[in-house]
Formats: sequence, structure tokens, C-alpha cells
Amino acid sequence: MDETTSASHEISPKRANAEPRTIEIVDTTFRDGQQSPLLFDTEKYRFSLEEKKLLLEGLIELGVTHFEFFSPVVGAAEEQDVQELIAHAQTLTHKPLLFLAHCRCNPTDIQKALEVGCNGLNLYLGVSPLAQQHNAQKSLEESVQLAQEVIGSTRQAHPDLYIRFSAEDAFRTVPDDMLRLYDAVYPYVNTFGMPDTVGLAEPEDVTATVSLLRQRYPQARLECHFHNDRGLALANVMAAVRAGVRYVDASIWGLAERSGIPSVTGVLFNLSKRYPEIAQRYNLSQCYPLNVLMASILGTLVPYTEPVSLTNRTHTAGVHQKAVLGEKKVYEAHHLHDFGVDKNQLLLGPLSGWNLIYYYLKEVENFVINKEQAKQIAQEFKGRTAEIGRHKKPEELLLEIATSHGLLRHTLPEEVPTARLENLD
Ligand code: HCA
Repeated sequence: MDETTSASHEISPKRANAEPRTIEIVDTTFRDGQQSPLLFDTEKYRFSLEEKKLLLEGLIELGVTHFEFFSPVVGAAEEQDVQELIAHAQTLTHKPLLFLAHCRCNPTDIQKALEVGCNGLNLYLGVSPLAQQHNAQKSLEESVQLAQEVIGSTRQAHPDLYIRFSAEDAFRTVPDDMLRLYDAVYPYVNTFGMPDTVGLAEPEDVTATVSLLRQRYPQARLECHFHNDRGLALANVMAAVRAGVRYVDASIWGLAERSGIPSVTGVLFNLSKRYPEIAQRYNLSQCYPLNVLMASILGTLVPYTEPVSLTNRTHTAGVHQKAVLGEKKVYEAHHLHDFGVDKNQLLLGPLSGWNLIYYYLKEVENFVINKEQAKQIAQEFKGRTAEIGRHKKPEELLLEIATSHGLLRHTLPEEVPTARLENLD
């Protein structure tokens, strides 16, 4: 490795490991996000430009500044959208923004990306045994030569351009092969990635890889991109950041190829527990609105696995509902309010006990009712829960029973019931 060739790019010698700790989201909703099978399941296939603009606005409101796009060579529509989105983003904030084109190590791809206005490149090339045989179909030495030539000449032509380079499928790549490749391009890059392309890494593997890269490439920043095939992507992000990674790839809802990557809001929610300074950089109250925006675009609910969701503040079991009515902290451990989830829900259903039934009939339906009556009604309700289903909601059954018990309602001004519902929070 020739240290003297270190180009005049953003990272000055010995800076990356010494610079103060900053953790940044690299949003890839417009790239890996559009590779999600959910876009096919919802028959959307791709986001329209208008939808992308809304999502971009939501991300910028949240404080995201790094956006990854497809290389323009994937198609005319994407090429046009990238240009429009870059122009639109600049009307939304004065913060410096990074528009990253996800490109192969191919001079034409790179050229096109720069022509449409991208000011950064997320370059990748795989040298795992599988990639050498079936994907890039190049030997290690051929790949090393290609990467060195392409990245070296790009750096020479664009001394200030942000360049990230990743060995695709890093966790199935022979470590010495990855280092051979990274050594060759180290003088030219700002950042190295470590994509877990097929989601097989465990947090301990991540810690080891980050430590290896930090030690060998002290001038480079590090980025992580973890797929969720084993459901470990978020845990791997936590390990990576603890070990010193700066950039975390994420997308809204974690949309990405197959079972996706970590969600932007899940990452911010989790990282902010350990690194509270994240709240200064990101406007965390915009997390839930962003998840809801995606729900409205896809026409489905925010996924129940999403930490920043109303589902995470919804209680169904009688024991939980009773406790939450008294002290919500018993079953709500996280300050989701800070992330924009500003209410909770107790769902009346087959598992509800007399406490919620009493609360519901008294506070929501305004019945004149005492606790003894509520217990009797609850007993009958529990005996008839088999009736609940698509054609009879739990509320309907309960009202039927309450009315048959001859309960009468208070007469109250119309706005009071909804106001009382809010008191739950
Ligand atoms: C993919 C490629 C990628 C790229 C990640 C990166 C991966 O499979 O679509 O460029 O860092 O997971 O390897 O998403």
C-alpha cells in the first residue's frame, strides 16, 4: 500500500479514528428500499416521484442528510427521479447533503451518476468465492486491478468527491481477500463498508470485522449495511456502532432486498439509548410520522415489528390493560412519546377483563355503572367471546350485553368522550 498516493480527499491522515464520535444514518429507501418484495406484494413496484418527494421531505424533517440512490444506469425513470430529488432536497434544507449513487466499479456508471448531480459514490465489488465464480466472474487479482484502476482514476479526476467502497458479501469473503482488495483502494476512499449481503453475521463477527478494519485503515471511516435474513440486523448495527462504525445504512421500515435491513427509526430509537447526542442531530419526534407516511403510501399498517409504532403501545391482555390503566410504565418501558408516538391503545377483546370493561363502559360509552355491575357484565362477555369476529366487533357484543343489563347513559356534551380517551396517555 502506497501511503504517499493518499489523495487530497476529505479524510486527512490519521483523522478518521481520532475525529469526534458522530453517528449518521445513510438512508437507502430509494435504492435498497425499492428492492423490497413488499413493493411487489402491494403492487406498487416502485415509488412514484411524488411519493419519493414526500418520503424525502419526511427524512429531511427527521434530520437525515445522506441518501443513497440507484445508479442512473438502472433505468430512465430512476435517472430522472434522482435529478428531481436532488433539486427538491436542496429547497428543503440548508444543511449539506450527500447524494450517493450506488454504483458498480464501472467508469460509465460512475460518469452517469456524477452527471445527474450525485456528490458521492457508494461503490461495490464482490470477491467472495461465490462472487468470483458466479457473480463478478473475476479472479481476486482481476478484481483488485479493476477496483484500483477505477477508484484511483475517479479520485484523481475528483479530489473532493466522497467515495465509499464495499466488498459485497463481506462476511462470506475470505478476510485476507477483502484486505487485499481494501489495501489496493485505501489511498482513494473516504469510507469502507462491510455489507452482510445475505444476513449471516452475528454481533461478535461484526465486532471482529470492525476492529480489524479500524486497525488496518485508521484514516478511513466505516459504514455498515446489514441484511435481516436471521433477524439480527439491528443487533449487528448496535455491535458495529459500539465498535466504531460511523455510517449506518437503513431505510424506512427497513425495506430492502428479501427480509430487509434495519429501519431508520428502529436504528435511531435504539442508538439514542446508548448515544443520547443523537437527539441533537436528529429530530426524533418525526420518527413515527415517517413510519405512518410509508404506511399511507403502501396502504398497509406500520409493521408490528417496528419499534416506533402504535402497536408497541397497544395492550390486549386483561392483566396488562388493568396495569396500564393504573400505571402505564408497568408495560411500557420506552419513551416512544419522544419518537412521535403520542398515545397508547387498550384494545377491547376476548382477553379483556372487568377493569377495561368498566373503564370502557363508564368513560367511553358514558354508562352509569358501578364496579359490581362491570364484573357481572364482564363475566357474561367472557362467556360469549366466541361470537366476536369479522361480523361482530367486541364493542358491539359489549354494548349488547350492557343494554340488556338495563344500563343507562349519562348525557354529556359531544366532545367529552374523545377528550377522555386522550387521558389514557
Ligand atoms: C445488494 C447489494 C448490497 C450493497 C451494499 C453496499 C448488499 O445486494 O443489493 O453497497 O454496501 O447488501 O451487498 O445491498
